[in-house]
Amino acid sequence: MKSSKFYYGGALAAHQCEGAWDLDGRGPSVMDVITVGSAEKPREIHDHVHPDCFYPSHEAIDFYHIYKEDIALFAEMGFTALRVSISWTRIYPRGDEEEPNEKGLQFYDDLFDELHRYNIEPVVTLVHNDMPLYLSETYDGFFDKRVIGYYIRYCRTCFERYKNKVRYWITINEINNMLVFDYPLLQFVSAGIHTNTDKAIIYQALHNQFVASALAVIEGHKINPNFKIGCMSSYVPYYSLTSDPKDVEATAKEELMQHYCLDVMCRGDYSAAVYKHFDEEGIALDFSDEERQILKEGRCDYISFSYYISKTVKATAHGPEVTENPYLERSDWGWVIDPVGLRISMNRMYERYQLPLFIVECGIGLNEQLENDTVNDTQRISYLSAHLEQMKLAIEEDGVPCLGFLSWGPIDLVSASTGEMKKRYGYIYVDRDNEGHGSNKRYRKASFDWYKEYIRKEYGHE
Ligand code: BGP
Repeated sequence: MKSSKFYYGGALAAHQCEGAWDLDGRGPSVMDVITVGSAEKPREIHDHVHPDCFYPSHEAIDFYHIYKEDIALFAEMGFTALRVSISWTRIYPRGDEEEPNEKGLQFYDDLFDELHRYNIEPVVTLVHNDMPLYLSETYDGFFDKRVIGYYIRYCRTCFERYKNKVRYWITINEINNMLVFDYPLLQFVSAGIHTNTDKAIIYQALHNQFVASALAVIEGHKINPNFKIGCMSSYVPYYSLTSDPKDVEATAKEELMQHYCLDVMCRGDYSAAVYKHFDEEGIALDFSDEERQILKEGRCDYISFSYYISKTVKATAHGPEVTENPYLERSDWGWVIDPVGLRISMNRMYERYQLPLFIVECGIGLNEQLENDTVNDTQRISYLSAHLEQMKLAIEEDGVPCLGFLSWGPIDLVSASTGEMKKRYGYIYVDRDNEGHGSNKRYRKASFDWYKEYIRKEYGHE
């Protein structure tokens, strides 16, 4: 990708890196009442902050205070883009205030200025799993349509304030996480809903998020027609275990949910199969004609997505079942490693939507130790090399347009699923453990030099 228009960099989220959870007027978000867990022990949701409990988001890796040093390291690697998220509760601490918090706005002004100093393009997520706790408690989050209005007020404030500093926006992170019904934490962090057992509530809250996201696209374009406003989905390609048509059919059924959100955000309506599914399940969405119009008008400009794993499906007497893929290995945290799946994903998305793609998360979480002030993370280097190679094939051989590659967690940060620090993704090691002990000092890993060299060659700086 010799074009300077193709972005190379990394991606962060406020609650996983910033810390400073109660500084400068910031209010608590849903993430601030979630404990640390592990691969075996799920994170717990508390009803409020217990003074004697440890919550990883409260301090995270203290990016709030150390961001200038961290950005200097990203610039040293040659990043041309960095994905960050704005913490909604720094701007609107409760979520329903009339006026924003100036100190919060100023923080992001300074952050974006710092990025521009190095010609690093900010790619900004408006909500990355951290809606105000107050909106969750008072309204049951996005289940209540009034929260759409609060979200839009927040978006407008950001669009107006940063209209000359930010061009690439992402409305809501991994919006499709809501459809993972057996993992209540996801409904809480994605939409702030507590009453997550009822599918009708989940579908409704997700629908309200679609409307909110589409309105953000419409409002954003009014404020600056040059904005590029993307949706964000995690993408998992599904494979049939065998060529038995029953397995193939079962796989197609599983895939229906994969495109559920992208269909609405890219095409402006649910697919026929989803309407059928609603009928079968007895789901009656509160969905007005005005909202139908909004979804059509507020289609996104590009698709940003995270890619980590693929899934393999077989038919059983009880319906489709996800099963082991005999050809693929797993990471320390049991995530399937499948570089070719990235190429397949890019082709499937482009074929269906004909919109430019943006890879805004990809990476491997590893359990690593510092030795002689570095980490020899050869596994990360092989993982990323293989994924980058497949991405290039998708772009160059298959003709899929793609805006860039931003790897997840260029600096070690708090894991979203487990809250651990020891699930490390970075090119930069951070001296901090699962219980929040450590100096927070940063160290370059072997992958730091590898990525630096990779980017240098890509832009043709020999
Ligand atoms: C995505 C989230 C990120 C990030 C990543 C890795 O789902 O958008 O916030 O954390 O997954 O997941 P984890 O941190 O659980 O390893």
